[in-house]
Amino acid sequence: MQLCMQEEDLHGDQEGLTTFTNKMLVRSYFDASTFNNTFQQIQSILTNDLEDYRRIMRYRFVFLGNSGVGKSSAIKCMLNNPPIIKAVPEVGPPSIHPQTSLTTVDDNTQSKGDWYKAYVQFVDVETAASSGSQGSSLLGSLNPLNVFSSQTKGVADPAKIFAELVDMPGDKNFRRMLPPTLLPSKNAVYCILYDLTQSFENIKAHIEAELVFLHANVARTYPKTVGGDAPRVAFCLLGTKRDEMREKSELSVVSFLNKLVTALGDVFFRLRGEDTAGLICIGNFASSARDWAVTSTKGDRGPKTFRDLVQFLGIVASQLYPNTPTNLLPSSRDTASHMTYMLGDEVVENAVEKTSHLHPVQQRLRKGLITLLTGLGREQKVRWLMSESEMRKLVSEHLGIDAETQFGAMCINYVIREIAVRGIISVVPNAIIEPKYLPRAKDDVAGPNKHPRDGIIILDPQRMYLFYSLFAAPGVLPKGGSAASPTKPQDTKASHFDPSSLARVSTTYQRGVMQQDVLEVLFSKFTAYFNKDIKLVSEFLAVAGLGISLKSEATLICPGHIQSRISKCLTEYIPYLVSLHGDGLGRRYRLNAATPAFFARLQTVLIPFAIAPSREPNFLKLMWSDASLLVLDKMRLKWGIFGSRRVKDAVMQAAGTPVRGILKLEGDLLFIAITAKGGADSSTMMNVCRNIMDAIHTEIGILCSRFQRGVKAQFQELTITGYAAKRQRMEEGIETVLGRHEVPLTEIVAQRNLVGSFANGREIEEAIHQLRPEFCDDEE
Ligand SMILES: Nc1nc2c(ncn2[C@@H]2O[C@H](COP(=O)(O)OP(=O)(O)OP(=O)(O)O)[C@@H](O)[C@H]2O)c(=O)[nH]1
Ligand SMILES: [Mg+2]
Repeated sequence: MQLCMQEEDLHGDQEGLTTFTNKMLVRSYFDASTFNNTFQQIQSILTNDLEDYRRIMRYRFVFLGNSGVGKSSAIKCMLNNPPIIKAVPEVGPPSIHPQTSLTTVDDNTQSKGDWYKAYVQFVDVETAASSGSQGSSLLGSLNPLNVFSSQTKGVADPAKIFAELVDMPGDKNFRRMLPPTLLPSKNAVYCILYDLTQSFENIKAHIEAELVFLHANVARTYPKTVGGDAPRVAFCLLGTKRDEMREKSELSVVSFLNKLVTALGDVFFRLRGEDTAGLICIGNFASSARDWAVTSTKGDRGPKTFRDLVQFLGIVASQLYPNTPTNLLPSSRDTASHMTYMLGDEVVENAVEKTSHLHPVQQRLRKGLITLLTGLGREQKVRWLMSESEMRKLVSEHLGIDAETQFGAMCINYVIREIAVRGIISVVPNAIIEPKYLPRAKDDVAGPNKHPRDGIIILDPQRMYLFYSLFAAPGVLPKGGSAASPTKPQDTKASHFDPSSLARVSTTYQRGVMQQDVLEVLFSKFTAYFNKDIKLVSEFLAVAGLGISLKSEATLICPGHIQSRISKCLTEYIPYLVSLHGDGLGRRYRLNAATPAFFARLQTVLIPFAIAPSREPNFLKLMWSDASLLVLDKMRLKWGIFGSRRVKDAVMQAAGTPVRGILKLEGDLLFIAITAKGGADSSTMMNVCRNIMDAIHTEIGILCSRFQRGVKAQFQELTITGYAAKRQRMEEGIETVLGRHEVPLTEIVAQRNLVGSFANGREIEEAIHQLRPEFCDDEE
């Protein structure tokens, strides 16, 4: 602080503000006018610090909803005052990139208990000093810093609550790519928008999908043993375009809102389960961007304008997620606030806000947290990445804790996690802040718990959103090389790529395969951050869970990008061939919250068996967004650097018995069927399959517990037997299955010949490679 530097020779600076001011007061030769001047500086520094702190700990309102529901319009209404002649605010074309805007609302609900939310009140120093008993007590002198806005004297600034409005693109691909770690689970209110002019059933289905998405991505619970809690994930429902509804009277709108909530009860309670934590609904509104008006079921007591709504959300958020330093530390027994640590107990009237009873170490931690956060805020302005080890060092320095001790390691981890779940930073891979990796004390370094690599701390999650939206862009990029596209990115600042140059690059992008040249164009502006090292970018994408890296191949495989869906024909034909192939196992998993991202992630884990990291047309043909042909064969191990070790080990153990299968997602159901090649005795086939199935099962479990915490899976199993008998009727069988899908007879004959007697073990892939493309995909 500039102030302290100035006074250093007189008072020294190390003791902190309270001692410092105390010392000043006992010096008789101290010049009162200097003191008063200094005081104003103290005031302004504190105000700035407090504001910085609040800004960093801002609440986030994340807008979700299909393209065109009016997210961008609603945000415009929230940020501006209504125009004189009310009209729908002008918005650009569909948003491609997420955009954020910062706003503040006044917290006028504050009581003495929440005094830390109040602004430092600017009262003239002269008057305050003359009214008090001249310099007798520190408290008297500090009166100008009166923060009790509920007191009647003076005009107190109400507290400001900072809120960031995050406008998410409605694009489905973006959602599919977005890693759950990017979405905050604390300090966030998810606003689910829906179009009131649509049918009730559509609206219901849409909101359900959003709730599933939220639940799968955001619900993170940590056991109490590691100091965790189950965050409440707040969401509100906001119907748009009320002005275009057929029945738009207040009464019918309100009854519509109530009806909706009743209808959603089912899915809501299914997702929430037994927990009292998890999803909570904090509001249910209808709105019209044309009238700039909001309607709620609370009638006059609820928000009536968009500004009111922001105000309402801000206040609810601030009550739901307290932001005092204590809330970011493992033990939360005291309630002291930011200001107490900055000013000292003397100015605090409310006993629960005092800190002096705390152990000095605890006090130190809390004070350190404030400097850590404001420090992070400064870092965010100059760079957007730092290494995990640097972050850990930073925390340990600010908080004064020894990272080598168990408690220290736990504490550092806890703090980083709390900062991350509030969306202040994000971390990749997210495992680095998982309690599982605790403790990371010194004697553990060589042990198996040590994470194999240093993680990355992203200081600017906003830029990460951009990054992912770039990556997810194929759906909105011009197809067929036309440069003049109606879907130009609407904001040049956000536009980090140039669609026309991407269109010039030959690409298999749409099929989840990205070549180096495409990556270069796509990330031309981003590579600057990585010293133009494209390999590093791809490595980064791999760490971020987006695909597998470019090591031997010049391609990046990213299942999240795969667009085409498996055809109806193959959905029948592959399982049929698999059942001819040998005996084995089938499972049907029921997922409580199945998201496409979950499936893409499972495909990534199962590389190279589900998807071969290769650009050969034969392999490209077998890439679908909702299904995978599983080739659990030793020959796939040539891509041995990718995918799950566990599954690879199981395949290794199967030795010479090739295993084939299919993986398919249908709604909430995930089907897996695998069979070992017939010929061996039945128990060998079963053992091989069970082994591999167990490995896949473990991977599904890990995905549920780590990647998408809200997802739970239950399965039913059945055995697949009698392949020999089925083979005898194979000729007719193939004809029946393929004939149903209008595959011509010549092709059916060719298929029969290819499959033959399953002698070489690769018949299934080869048969499907040979099938004409129109029978393989159903384009979306
Ligand atoms: N009449 C009426 N039109 C609205 C309202 N809200 C939005 N619109 C119109 O709906 C269209 C889509 O609105 P946007 O705000 O761009 O939708 P969005 O949700 O941001 O869409 P994406 O960016 O594609 O995700 C625009 O033409 C808006 O003018 C409303 O309350 N009433
Ligand atoms: Mg938009």
